[in-house]
Amino acid sequence: MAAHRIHPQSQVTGISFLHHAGEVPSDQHHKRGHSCLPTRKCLVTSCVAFLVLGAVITVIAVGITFGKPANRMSHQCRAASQQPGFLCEDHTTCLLPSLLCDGKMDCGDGGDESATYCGQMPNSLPPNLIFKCPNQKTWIYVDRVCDTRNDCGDCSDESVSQCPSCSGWRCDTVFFADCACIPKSRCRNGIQDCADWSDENLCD
Ligand SMILES: [Ca+2]
Ligand SMILES: [Ca+2]
Repeated sequence: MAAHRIHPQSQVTGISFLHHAGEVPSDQHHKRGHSCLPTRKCLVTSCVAFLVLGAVITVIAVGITFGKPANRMSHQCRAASQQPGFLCEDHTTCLLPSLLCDGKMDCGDGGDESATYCGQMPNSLPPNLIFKCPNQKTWIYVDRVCDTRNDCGDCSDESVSQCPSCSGWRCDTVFFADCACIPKSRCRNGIQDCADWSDENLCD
């Protein structure tokens, strides 16, 4: 019987403990309440605050990563082929555009591989050094235009309107990498490059 005895005093003590611990009934808690109850207005305010904070952090991160915007147009020059080139900081070395951001330092200070130019290609590259393929899905360096190779994928960088003169032999080619003009070095080399075999029969 002793094991089932209830001690009224312990029940009273338990209630007393809750009050001493500072806990209050839920209705009182809400009356004292926090300044921002979980209402829709409070939620929207919190979301806006987080968005603003996120935007500020992004701007700071971009600023740290890319630093002061470079005057990209001040690095213009003419390469040996008279094509537009990239002028290194030494103001002497003029690189072909395709040497920019190719993973190899060609300028003495590595400026051609810096995040300033390679951070967000193609937008971070000097605009005069890139050719946007008409399909707008890809781009190439301007020294890849009219080099007889199909760099855009649809030969738009080698079209007759883009490249009216052919330094090699003009024909309908058989390989995807070629367009309508092949280098003279591939004439009479024992390999068919033109659909009509003219590279092996007519070209000199
Ligand atoms: Ca390079
Ligand atoms: Ca090309």
